[in-house]
Amino acid sequence: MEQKLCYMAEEHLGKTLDACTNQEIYGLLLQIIKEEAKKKESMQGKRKLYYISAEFLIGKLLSNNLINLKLYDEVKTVLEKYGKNLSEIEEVEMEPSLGNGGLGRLAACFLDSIATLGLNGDGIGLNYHYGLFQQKFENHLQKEVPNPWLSEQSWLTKTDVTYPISFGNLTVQSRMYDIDVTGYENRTNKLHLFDIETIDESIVEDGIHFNKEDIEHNLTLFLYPDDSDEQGRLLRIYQQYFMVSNGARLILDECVARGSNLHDLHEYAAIQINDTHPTMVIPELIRLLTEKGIDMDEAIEIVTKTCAYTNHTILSEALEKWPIHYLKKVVPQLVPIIEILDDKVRRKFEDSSVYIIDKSDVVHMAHIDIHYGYSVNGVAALHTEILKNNELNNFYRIYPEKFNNKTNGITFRRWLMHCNHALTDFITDKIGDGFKKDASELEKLLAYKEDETVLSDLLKIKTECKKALVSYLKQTQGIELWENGIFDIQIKRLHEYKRQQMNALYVIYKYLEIKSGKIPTTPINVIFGAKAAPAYTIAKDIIHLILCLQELIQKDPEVHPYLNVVMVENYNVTLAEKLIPACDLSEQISLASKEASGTGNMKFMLNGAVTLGTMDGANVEIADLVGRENIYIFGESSQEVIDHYNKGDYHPNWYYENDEEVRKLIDFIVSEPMLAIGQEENLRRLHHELIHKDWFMTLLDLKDYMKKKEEAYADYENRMEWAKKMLTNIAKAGFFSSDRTIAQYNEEIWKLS
Ligand code: 26Q
Repeated sequence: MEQKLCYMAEEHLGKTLDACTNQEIYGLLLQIIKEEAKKKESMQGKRKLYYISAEFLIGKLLSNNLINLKLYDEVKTVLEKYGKNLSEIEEVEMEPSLGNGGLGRLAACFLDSIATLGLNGDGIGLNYHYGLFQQKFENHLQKEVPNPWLSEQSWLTKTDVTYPISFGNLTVQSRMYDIDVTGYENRTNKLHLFDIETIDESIVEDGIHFNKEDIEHNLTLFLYPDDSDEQGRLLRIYQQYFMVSNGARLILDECVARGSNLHDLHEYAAIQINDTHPTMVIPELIRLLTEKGIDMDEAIEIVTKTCAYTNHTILSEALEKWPIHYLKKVVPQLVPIIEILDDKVRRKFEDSSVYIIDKSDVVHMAHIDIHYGYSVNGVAALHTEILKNNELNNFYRIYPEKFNNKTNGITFRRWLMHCNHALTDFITDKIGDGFKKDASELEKLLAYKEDETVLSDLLKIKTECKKALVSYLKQTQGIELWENGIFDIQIKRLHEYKRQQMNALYVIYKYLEIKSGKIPTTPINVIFGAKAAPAYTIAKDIIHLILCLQELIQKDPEVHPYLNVVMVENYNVTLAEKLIPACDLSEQISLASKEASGTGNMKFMLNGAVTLGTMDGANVEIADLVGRENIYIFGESSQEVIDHYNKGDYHPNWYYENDEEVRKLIDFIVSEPMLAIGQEENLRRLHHELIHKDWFMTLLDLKDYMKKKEEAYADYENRMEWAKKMLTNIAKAGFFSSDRTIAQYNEEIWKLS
């Protein structure tokens, strides 16, 4: 490696290695990685998986690839010899933020595991020029600015695959770009990202505004444009069709090249549809097959045997439904096919709730997937049960055999080996490195549960991670944290159902308590990170509340030594990698039944944080694995919450009127000191919302939440007991390796050969 790097520096840059800039070294490493990855490409296998997704939140790739190619230590040592620091070189890379949150990050973890297990499977998506907006804070408010990631030196490789893609009113020529997906000591797969060459970045006006009707120039310009207006929604359909039409053509071409006669397509391909965003791949494949001379009924049957659907949400507002006139405008060629699919459903079933086109001429995308796919899966045990028994019960009664659960997972390469070297080395030292390939081996750590030396070493590692985070945030964002304090962290998209507002109310409680003279034994850092959808008013008001509290507390010398509240700016994968290893208490406080799974909860657990959470999503499975003494569970159950919705018996103003303490916390939002810092309009709107609407029932669980959190903070003081909880969480995290999840997808859904 030393020779190679020195030779390349000389050859490409005419310099010695020590004279290269970090940017230049990054460029050299990129090239070496691409060469090494190429050597591991493999065409084996008849049946291949295509994971099609509108989002792949891959994060930075340099270290991840070095780890997977087993080059990390060697490269690090060589660079050190020449006075270079690999972590500084990592900083040069721009993060590709090609996803919103959990669903996009899951797709990225899955690609890693598919390659690591040596499975034949590629990803298909879009090459957005700007990822999810970059978040800035101005006047305690979120501002959105474009978030570029493409530079001359990039992981993309231009291919010669191109297709003409036709919409109702125009035809564009696509181009496929590839990113190598390296498996851990295994094969290389591909992430295929489609783009057009006529994208014009100069059409972006102030912030992230642009002309949404200029499809030739904007088609792949942004990840999910704002869909609060009709033009935004139409552009979303243009993007989706562009993705699936390219994907469908690529799949058919590849399968034919591998020997398929198309009648046997399902023997050559399994297509996993990641939520409803790629649903149009079903009618598009049917259209392409009939164009090739296969009759409609057979085409429908072939596609149904090939496609499988994953549901990631039970929030009805997130389930995609498109008015048919949108589809007539953007993709008129699919409309007759969707009508045939709907007609077949109507002939078979009387229940209008399972129709594809409803009485208002709106197309329910998930219904296409369920009728015309062979598998429907939820992403955690509880979520799948809720789909079967509530949300999708009418479908479950028709197709019980299609429904199955695949509890989410995370790749341990990124979320342990890359982001927490100290903990990885510690674990390796105790139980060997078998856990890197078989995560269930982490259970061997339980043998050390009573070993005080091991436990105190574990605490030392946590402290080191805290120090690293403190200095990183100080340097990059000017944020001050108490490194000897508790790190209580909630990082995820901002949404009312995730209840960041409940955590903020706790902060108010703690602030008032300290004001009244009750000082916490250990200083507390409450850390938030979250982006709000640009048009989601209340979510932005919650950010405003947190930023105002941050300032209020920082400027209060009575409180600030003991309580510190910060919201990091522009929370993304890179920041998650720094925050998660430093965490003591992981906030997973969604309203029960609303968080399909969560995956942050798994990342925190793996890094030795203890969960404070509701019985929601995968928290339920975490609780089962670690036992109640190693997790803090509070709040009403999913069934109780579902009953409240059905009965309509939750009234937040009851709590406000009848509980003085709750009233005091809520009224603090619009108190004098808060109004002196923040915007009256935003604070009053949020105050009103919490008392009169509170659709996600913050006040229902607030008191129980505060009680549990106090209990957790108190337990933290007994360091040895706390370290035992940490160790148990790490030891039991093996189940949440995405290698396990992917092995199950393969055994039960894909059956790749
Ligand atoms: C839908 C219609 C119009 C515009 C946007 C959307 C849209 C965009 C993104 C709907 C949903 C998403 C993303 C959903 C998501 O990230 N879901 C999360 O998926 C994770 C992986 O399965 C789970 O762990 C989380 O619980 C779930 O919230």
